[in-house]
Amino acid sequence: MDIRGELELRIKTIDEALEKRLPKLENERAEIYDAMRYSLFAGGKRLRPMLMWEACGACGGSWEDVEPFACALEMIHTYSLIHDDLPAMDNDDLRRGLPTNHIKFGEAIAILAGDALLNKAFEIISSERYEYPERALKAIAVLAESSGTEGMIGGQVLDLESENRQISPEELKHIHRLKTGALIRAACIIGGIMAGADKSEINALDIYAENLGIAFQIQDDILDVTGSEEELGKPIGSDKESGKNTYVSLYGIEKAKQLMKEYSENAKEAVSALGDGAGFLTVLTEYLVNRRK
Ligand code: GRG
Repeated sequence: MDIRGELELRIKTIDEALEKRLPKLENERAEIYDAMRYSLFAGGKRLRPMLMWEACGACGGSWEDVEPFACALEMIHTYSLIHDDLPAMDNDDLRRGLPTNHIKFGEAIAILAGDALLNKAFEIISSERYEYPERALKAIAVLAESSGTEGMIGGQVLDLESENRQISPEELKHIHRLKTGALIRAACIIGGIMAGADKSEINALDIYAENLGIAFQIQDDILDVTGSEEELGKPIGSDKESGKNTYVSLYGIEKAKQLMKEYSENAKEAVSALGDGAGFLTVLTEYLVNRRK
C-alpha cells in the first residue's frame, strides 16, 4: 500500500470539508477569520479527523456520517495548539515551520482565534441535520467532555502543575491520557457512535485509542530529543528546557522506545477485533509511531 498516497487522499477530502466549514471572509471581521484559518490550514497531519473517519468506516459508516464532527474536532485541536503556544503557556514562536498565531497576529487576536475555533466547532455540530440525531447528541457530549476539564484541559492543567517537579510514571500516564489521549479517544469513539457501533465495537475502539494515544505521546517526546528542527518545524529540546516531565526524561530513550512499541502493539491487537474494515487503523498506527514530525 502506498501509505503516503492514501494519507494525502484523505487529507485532501478533510481539507476541502474544512475549507467549506470555515471559508475566507472579506468583511469587517476578516482579521479573526484570517487568524483562525492561518492555524487551521498550517499543514497539520489531520490525524484526529482521519482516525474518526477510519473508526467510523471500521464499524460500517462513511465519511459523510462524521464530516461535521471531524471538522469540529480538528478546530478544537487547532485552538488548543494556538493557546498552548501563547506566552502564558509554552511561549513558542514556531509551529509547523511557521510563526505561531500570536507572533503573526498578536496575543489578543490569537486568544480570540482559539476561542472562536472552539465556538465554531460546537456551532457546526449542533446546527447540522442528522439522520440519527440521538447518535449526534451522544457524540456532542463526548466531544465536549473530552475537550474540557475531564479531558484535554484537565490534562493541560495537571501538566502545568507538574512542571519542575519529579512525577511518578502513573502520574505521567494520567496526564497524557487526558492531555493528548482524550481527543484521540474522542475521534475513535465518535467515529463508532456515528456509525451506530455496538458496545463491543466501541470497547475495541476505546482500547485502541487509549493505547494509540500513549504511543503517539511517547513518539512526540522522543522526537523532541531525536528530531530535527527542519522536520518538526519547531525547536527541539524544548521539553527539557521548560522542565517538562516526558517519557524520555522519566525512562530514558531506549525504554521509551520499547514502551512505545508495546502500546502500539496493544493498539493494533485491540482493533484487529473489528476485522478487515479496520485495516487502515493498523496502518495508521505504524505510520504514527514511525513519523518524523
Ligand atoms: C491550551 C486548552 C489547551 C490545551 C493544550 C493539546 C494541548 C493541550 C497542547 C498541545 C501541545 C502538545 C505537544 C500536546 C501533545 C499532543 C500533541 C502531540 C499535539 C500535536 O498534535 P499533532 O502532532 O499536530 O497531531 P499537527 O500539527 O499534526 O496537527
